[in-house]
Amino acid sequence: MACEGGLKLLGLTVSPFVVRVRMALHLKGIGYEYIEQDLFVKGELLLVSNPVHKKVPVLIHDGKPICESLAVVQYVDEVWADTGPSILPADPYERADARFWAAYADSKLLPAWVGIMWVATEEERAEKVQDTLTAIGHLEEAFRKCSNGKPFFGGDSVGYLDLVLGSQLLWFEALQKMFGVVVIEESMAPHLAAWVKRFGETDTAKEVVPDVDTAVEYLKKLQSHRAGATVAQLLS
Ligand SMILES: N[C@@H](CCC(=O)N[C@@H](CS)C(=O)NCC(=O)O)C(=O)O
Repeated sequence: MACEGGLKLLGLTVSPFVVRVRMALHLKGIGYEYIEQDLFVKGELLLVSNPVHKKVPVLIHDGKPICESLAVVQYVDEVWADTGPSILPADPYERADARFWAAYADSKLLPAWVGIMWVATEEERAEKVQDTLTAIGHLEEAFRKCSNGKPFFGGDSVGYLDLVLGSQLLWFEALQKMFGVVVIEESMAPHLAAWVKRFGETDTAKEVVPDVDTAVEYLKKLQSHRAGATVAQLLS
């Protein structure tokens, strides 16, 4: 693996946004210094590197921060265009389409499944499950169109949308484990269900994606932190 001097990634192991950046760097074979962040007590480097959102991931290349995971993955693809496989499609129409679906996966699918974890009632949870499944239905169609009969969204190999959706799979497993919700069900999304298995078997997924229990533990920590914050607000 080519090790880039001056390349740092501020991250959180279980964050889907961080996972996709790490997968992009792994695909390209780029080495970097990984710096795990404590998001309960944010460090100075994160605050100065992403003063607007104060979120991870932040890639710092030769001292310059790049924020927002989709922008970071595209940056990695462009800067290391001659290293490793291309992540975004070469064809402008296919690139635009991949960007459209990536934005959809982050703006519609992701908030729906995150909602499953945080709603207060079972009725609200059922609504969020429905929203999640509706988004998965659209992505099943997107897979059929983008993959064109090939194994991945990116065709013969993992591409941009594979990373964007693939980075969320860890949390689908966690949802099943914690709430019994099956996000990608074979009878409803057969192409995606087969893709999930293929994606999980790639070196990139094996190397980067943490164990589901790490996500479950993190969610429990977040839940108790939020409960504590609520009590603290009530007491103040
Ligand atoms: N749209 C951003 C989302 C990043 C994001 O939400 N990161 C979370 C971790 S999963 C974070 O840093 N949260 C800290 C906070 O909200 O204060 C991206 O794609 O990079």
